[in-house]
Amino acid sequence: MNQAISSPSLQAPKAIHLKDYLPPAFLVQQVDLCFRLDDHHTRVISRLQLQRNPARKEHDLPLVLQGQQLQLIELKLDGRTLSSSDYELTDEQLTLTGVPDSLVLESEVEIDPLSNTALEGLYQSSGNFCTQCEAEGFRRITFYPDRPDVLARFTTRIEADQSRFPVLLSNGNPIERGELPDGHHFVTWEDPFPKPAYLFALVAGQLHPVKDTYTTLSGRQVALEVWVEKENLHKCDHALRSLKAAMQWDEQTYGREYDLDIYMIVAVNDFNMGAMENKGLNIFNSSCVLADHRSETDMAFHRVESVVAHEYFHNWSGNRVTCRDWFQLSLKEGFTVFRDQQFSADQHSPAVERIQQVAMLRTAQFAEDAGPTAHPVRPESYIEINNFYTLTVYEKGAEVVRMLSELVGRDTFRKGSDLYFERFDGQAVTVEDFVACMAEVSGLDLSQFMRWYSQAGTPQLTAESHYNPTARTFTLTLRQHTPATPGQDLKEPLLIPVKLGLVGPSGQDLPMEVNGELWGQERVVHLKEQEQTWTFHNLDAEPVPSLLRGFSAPVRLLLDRSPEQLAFLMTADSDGFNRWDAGQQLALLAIRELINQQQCGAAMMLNPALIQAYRQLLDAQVTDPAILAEMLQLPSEAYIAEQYDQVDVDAIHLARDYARKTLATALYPAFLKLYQQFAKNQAWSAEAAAVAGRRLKNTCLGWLVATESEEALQLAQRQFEQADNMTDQLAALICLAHAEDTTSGDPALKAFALQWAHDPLVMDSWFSAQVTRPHPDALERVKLLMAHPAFSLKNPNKVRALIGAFVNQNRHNFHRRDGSGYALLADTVIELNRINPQIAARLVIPLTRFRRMDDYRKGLMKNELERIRAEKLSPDLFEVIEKSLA
Ligand code: 0A1
Ligand code: ZN
Repeated sequence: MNQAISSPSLQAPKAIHLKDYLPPAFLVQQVDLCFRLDDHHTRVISRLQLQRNPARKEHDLPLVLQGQQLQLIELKLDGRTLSSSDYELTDEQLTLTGVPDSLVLESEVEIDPLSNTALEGLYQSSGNFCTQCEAEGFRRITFYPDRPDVLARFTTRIEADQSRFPVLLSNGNPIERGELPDGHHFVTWEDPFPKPAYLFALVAGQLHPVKDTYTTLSGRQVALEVWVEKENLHKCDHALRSLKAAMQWDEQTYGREYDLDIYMIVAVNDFNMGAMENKGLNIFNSSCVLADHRSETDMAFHRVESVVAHEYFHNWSGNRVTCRDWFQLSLKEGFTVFRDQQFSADQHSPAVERIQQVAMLRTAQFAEDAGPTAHPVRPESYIEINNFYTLTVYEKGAEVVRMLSELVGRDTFRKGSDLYFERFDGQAVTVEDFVACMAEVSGLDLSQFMRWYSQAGTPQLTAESHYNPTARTFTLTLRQHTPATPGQDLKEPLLIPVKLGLVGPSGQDLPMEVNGELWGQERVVHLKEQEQTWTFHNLDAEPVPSLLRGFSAPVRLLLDRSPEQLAFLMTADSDGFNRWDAGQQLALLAIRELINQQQCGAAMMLNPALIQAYRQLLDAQVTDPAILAEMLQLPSEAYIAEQYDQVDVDAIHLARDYARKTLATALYPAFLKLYQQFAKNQAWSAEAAAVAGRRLKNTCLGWLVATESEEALQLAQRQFEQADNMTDQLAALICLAHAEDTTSGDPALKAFALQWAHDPLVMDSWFSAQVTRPHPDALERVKLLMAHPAFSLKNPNKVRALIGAFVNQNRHNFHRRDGSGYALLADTVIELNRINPQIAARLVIPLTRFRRMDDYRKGLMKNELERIRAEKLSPDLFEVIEKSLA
């Protein structure tokens, strides 16, 4: 018929507002899809059984279906072929007016998967077909009411060339398969559970399964299958083990069982995010499913475990109970991240897990909250929903659920989640529905708590205390203030749960007594007002307060503490997280002093309190190597930068580097001893103790090499050559590649590339190792490596490993005063805008954070943003650039 493939809309796109939400005019009972797969000319034939939504029956509303980049071949209403005068078709949607209350709409469209570099909808990755439909990718497959509150039953018939595409997968269970003429074949899948279109999935290609089974609590057998390319078959065991652990954990912890007879995971090399929870057919970025100890690090193993669990947990929190609209994204993501964090804490060390989560939150999410794209956990408007898969929606969203669970208590939280899953099974709901369940089971009034969902920005929590020796009282005043964020000038006080204890001079938690009430040794106080004071009685000596234990709320804690108090808490606090944090704050204090010294032109002198505290850590008997490894991490440059309104990137880099070298030199023998202690028992093992040992050993190696001593470089070289696992090999490689003297680094990089050229995931680490080099040649290396045959702008993992690693993890080189880092990023983003808008809009973020930079750099950064703005931008990039220049 008449339609040419249209390009995406390039005019100023419109914002969508939560307040404008209306239920859909039509519901879909049944969808029957047939795909005739072809590289450039795939045909999608769809049959929709539609019915007016009783909730909106009063109006004679038109039927509106979304569709993008679809070539319409044929359209039939109740069996009658329509002509172009019967409907209205734009680049974005198909509208039919005057249709009956109940109808069957059949369409045939043609799409071009091989030209799809945006990786949304149906596309190809390494010659295989796959899909990504969240959030709005299904409209690139066929005309459909593409919104999460339309749930339908799907059948999917896939037809393809049998030799090129022997494996044909979709959601649910296979119900029919057979041969077709010309070497083609077909498989039909049926998904019994009604689902929104964003959970649809299709995979076709040359893939191989690793199979297992799981017996559910009620005794049902579930087939588990991980589908990968042949060369990756040896990398699937860990994902399968993680999946079974997650299935069991969800039964025990949330009473949730799996509901289909088959659970499939497919690994693909080209994927915009980590993974996707499509019903019964998860599609994963290969980096989040493949793991073998020779080629993947312990950190990668951990990521695989947590992403596999995350996607599995979505089967209830997201799929069985889904989101009414995309503003509610955190309903499924915040809750599911919280669930995967609980799972990880139960599998490993809860304190270490918490430390790592908070370290990330306090740098990356706090920076988002303070930047031009700050938004609430539940945003009120968006131009491109893909821009809202953020740390705020995911990680801060998880913190909000964590606070709820702390407020109502673990058991009551479980009752609330049972109620939520039971009441809303098969429905598309809102954040209010979730919180209402928690309020109902706990009897708490959570209305003030809802502000956590609507207010953007990181609250500041200021604490002041005073000890009165005569009255033997200790008063603690907590004050809250949330700074203005774009579009939200006024903030109301939040309900902030602050877990606290008072540590006495001997290092013991003191019993707390407030207004004659005995509180025990730990308590969660509820800060509801702007300011509140608590007076503790019967204290013989001044205690040191331990506040925000376990990071009980996602806030910035402002509290003046002396190096002595911090050093004391580092060993005395009964809360593992706060012991670690005391160390971080002590290091921060010392590094800030160094920054001040530089800024006043004075020579740098590291506070001996930090050296002393480190010495104490190193001299003590190692009881928990995993925690010790965390205690021995200096705060990152990104976290240090977070403490300043005006960021001096060079001073931060020099100060941190000076602190690192000074500590390393002063404590060299202790680091060496510890390194040697944990470098014994070489053979690799997956045991937690072995993982912790490697982390501690490699942390020590990093410290040793910071001195650039010949001996340390030789240790790294030896470890690099002898390692039987990627954790040790890569750690040594990074040490060598980041050393000032490149005589051992460059040959090691060459040897590594030779050894691993066949493995794209390992080559990603090789790219990152080079471009995170602290030396001034890092930017030149990025440019050189962009021409490397293993690099491609079309592959998101490569973009993240090379350009992403440089702009996010090599701050002082990205911010070079000659502006070449900014220009490089802008050039790349302009090119990516045409290839993959989602990735372009994510990658550009560091350039939008110019407000805290000095005027000179601010000017350079804005110029680059203006240069990007002059292009024809995708809605994704348009939204980010406009918000940052507003
Ligand atoms: N829901 C997935 C993440 C995801 C989101 C969007 C995507 O494409 C735009 C892909 C995946 C999760 O939370 O794991
Ligand atoms: Zn998720």
